[in-house]
Amino acid sequence: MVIQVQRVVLHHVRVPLKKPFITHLQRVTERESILIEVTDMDGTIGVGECVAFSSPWYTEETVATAWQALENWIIPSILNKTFQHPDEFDACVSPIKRNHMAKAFVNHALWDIHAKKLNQPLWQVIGGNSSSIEAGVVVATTAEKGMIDDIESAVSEGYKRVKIKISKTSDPILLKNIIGKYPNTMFFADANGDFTLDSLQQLKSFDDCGFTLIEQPFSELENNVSAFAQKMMQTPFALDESIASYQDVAEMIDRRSGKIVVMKQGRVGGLTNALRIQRRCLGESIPIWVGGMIEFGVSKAFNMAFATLDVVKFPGDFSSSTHFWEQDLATPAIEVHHGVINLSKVPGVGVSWNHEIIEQFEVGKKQFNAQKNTE
Ligand code: OSB
Ligand code: MG
Repeated sequence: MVIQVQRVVLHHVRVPLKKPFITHLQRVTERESILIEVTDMDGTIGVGECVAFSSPWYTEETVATAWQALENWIIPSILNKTFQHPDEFDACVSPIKRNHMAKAFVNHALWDIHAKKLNQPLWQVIGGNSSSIEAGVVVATTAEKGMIDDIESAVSEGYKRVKIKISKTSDPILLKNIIGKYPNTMFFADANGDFTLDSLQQLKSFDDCGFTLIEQPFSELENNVSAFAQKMMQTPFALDESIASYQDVAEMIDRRSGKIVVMKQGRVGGLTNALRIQRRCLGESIPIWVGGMIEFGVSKAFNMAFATLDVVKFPGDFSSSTHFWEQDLATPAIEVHHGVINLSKVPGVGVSWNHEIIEQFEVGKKQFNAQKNTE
């Protein structure tokens, strides 16, 4: 099945969140993003969504750096190119160092086209074997009262897993009491790298709170400290920011700096790399779960396809579209029923961009066309 890239359209959007997403690193009130549509020779359209943020608070990439990489290097290297398979995209952009998030959503658009041409849902194409996944929600607020209210409503909405953002100043006794009230709910803690060797004792005080796992306790620059701390703690660490590549996963396994991988396809450069990581983790019995990036339905749909794989052992950051947005830019919107999300059975990733809504939030747009052979 051949893909020949004929046209690429980028939409630059800014969409307000229903309520601020607060961590010790950043207060996010608006989601700026780049949406992509890649059109093949035969008119098949593939979609993607860039997960870089407005500023480099989570990783080094931003919307601006992604736009520049796309315009100058990534898009020119795929226009008019013929791909037998989306995996070939990676070799095509290998002269461009890193820029994982800028590459990832172009890789996604090619996977969407590929699955459409195979006439199969993406989750089936990549070997997933379930048409539904378990939902999970993230509580990201600093105020104690707000956190308790958000957890209460998440549980009443049916979420089976709640992830709480923590920092070295969080109160472990308060968290232990809250978790104890919900014996049927799984709780994750995400520290976004706030702990250091100096605050190891604080981290250890979270060990008997009842968290299933602690996500990224230390900075991605301190994987050695993470390995040291993991030996002293029962609660498994799940690494997020530390995993930017297949090699980072290999290093996590070798050094035992964590026991679980948080998959974010944008952070590792796309679905092709995510699947390579998946094969390694399956071979080493390392569980994966799928993280979120405050996304619209297109990026979430790629995440959901990945979440149907056997290697994924925990519910991911999958909340309904209405959790972050008044209206999702993708259609159909994500709906959670009794803590479960049913995946689309249509060919491809299963969602498309809603142009009517995108127009309301668009702040820029650019179209790139392949050179025509005019003779
Ligand atoms: O650390 O997992 C993170 C959102 C933005 C940036 C980093 C993270 C997050 C989340 C997931 O916690 C939010 C979601 O999309 O559900
Ligand atoms: Mg995280």
